[in-house]
Amino acid sequence: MKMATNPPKFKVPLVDDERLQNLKNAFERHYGETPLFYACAPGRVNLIGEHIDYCGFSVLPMAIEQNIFAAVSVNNLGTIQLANINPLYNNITVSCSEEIVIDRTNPKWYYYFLCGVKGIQEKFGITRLPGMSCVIDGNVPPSSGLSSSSALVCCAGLVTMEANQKSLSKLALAEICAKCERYIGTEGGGMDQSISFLAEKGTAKLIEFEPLRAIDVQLPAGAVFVISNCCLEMNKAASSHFNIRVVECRIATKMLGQAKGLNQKGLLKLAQVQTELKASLEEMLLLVDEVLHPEPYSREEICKALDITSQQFSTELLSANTQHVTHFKLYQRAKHVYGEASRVLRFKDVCDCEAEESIQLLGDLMNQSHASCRDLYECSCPELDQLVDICLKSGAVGSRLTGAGWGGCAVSMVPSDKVQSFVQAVREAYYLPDPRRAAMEKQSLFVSKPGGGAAIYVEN
Ligand code: ADP
Ligand code: NG1
Repeated sequence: MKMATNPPKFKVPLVDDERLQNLKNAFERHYGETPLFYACAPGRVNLIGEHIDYCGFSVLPMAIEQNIFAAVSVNNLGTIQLANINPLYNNITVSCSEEIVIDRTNPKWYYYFLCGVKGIQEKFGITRLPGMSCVIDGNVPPSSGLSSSSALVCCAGLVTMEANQKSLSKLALAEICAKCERYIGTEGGGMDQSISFLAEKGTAKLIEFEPLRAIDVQLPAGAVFVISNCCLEMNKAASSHFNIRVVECRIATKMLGQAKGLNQKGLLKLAQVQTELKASLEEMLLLVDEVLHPEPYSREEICKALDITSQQFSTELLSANTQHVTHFKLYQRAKHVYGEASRVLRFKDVCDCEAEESIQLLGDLMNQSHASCRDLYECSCPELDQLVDICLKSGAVGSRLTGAGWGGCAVSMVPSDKVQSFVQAVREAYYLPDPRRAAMEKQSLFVSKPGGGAAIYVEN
């Protein structure tokens, strides 16, 4: 086995923790043996920079405390056995002698795990995987914009690397997991997998792509970030909302490129247009005004402008689950992306300069981000808008949807001395009046501090 020159610091001593003990007990009950090792990968909250990672722009997330844990042993059965602490997720056994097939039309939980396995298998060209027995325990609220799916994929990638006695850097793992999660059908960027591996306790990160890089961002003292879930789930892989936005950005890229006479080959992301034109983000916003119109574009209009056939349009620009879409809002999506990319850079600058008015400036940027997600990107929903509104009225300086949207969570920045009254006011206004929300309140409304990245736990 070739060792990395700088072995990644994944391995940490096993801690005496109730959740791990429960996981160990469940593993022993299920498989009649002790786990060989444990792996975990965190979810994340994105502070600003929504729906721009897959356009090539930097984003600003931090890892959260909630994560996906796996207890693992290597078996001689020639199968990958997966069990889950949560009875909602069925046990499954997959043969190692057959090719791993991910069914995009039916995104069951274990396909996310198998995405991670497949990513590592392909990276090392492993023809026959060793058998593995795993029990999974996750506490990231699913389909709520906190990246439970990527935490599961990253955990599976890490488990497979360790079970195969391979070594990879965190950067390499992040890139592999970003790519292999797309087997599920969602054409996401790399934000979630990058922060899951590259996070460090106590700091948020500016994640840059191509090349992938994570830069520390010190959040202002004097404010905390509070996550609140609107209690509406949105499963990305089981719907086409997400990929429609990806496709609209891809088409907008082509249209802007065409208007400016750029070479269309390999031109797929809005950030590439900016790089090619050597323009500022403000200039890109003006270019969108100049080239694109606010009325939705039909397929015919796009094919004519790009001089492509309807067949090329379907195979080269659309994804499998967006073939039915007839109209595309290119102007609004491109406006959001370039505007949001600029807000991310301003957010980082404000954090870096530690000015007295930092908290207000950051709050303003978060509020602008939410308005843009709601009005231009149309990825909010009435419940999220209501929740954001309540958060602002309850003392938040800034509040916005986080993650993919169409449900899920909001993140609010709240002055530290107002946290208690803020939480109480949001409870009373959003959760308590509705019995379903009230029952979910404990895991739906919480303060979040920047957590650490994925890790492997071994016995001392
Ligand atoms: P998110 O925004 O949380 O990433 P997705 O809809 O993309 O939301 O993915 C959620 C899916 O991830 C769930 O439907 C389930 O298949 C899988 N998942 C999340 N948490 C767990 C868990 N604890 N155990 C098994 N599967 C999980
Ligand atoms: P969530 O909210 O975790 O489903 C998704 C994408 C991100 C990013 C955000 C929107 C995946 C795995 N994740 O995250 O890459 O595009 O939406 O900013 O597709």
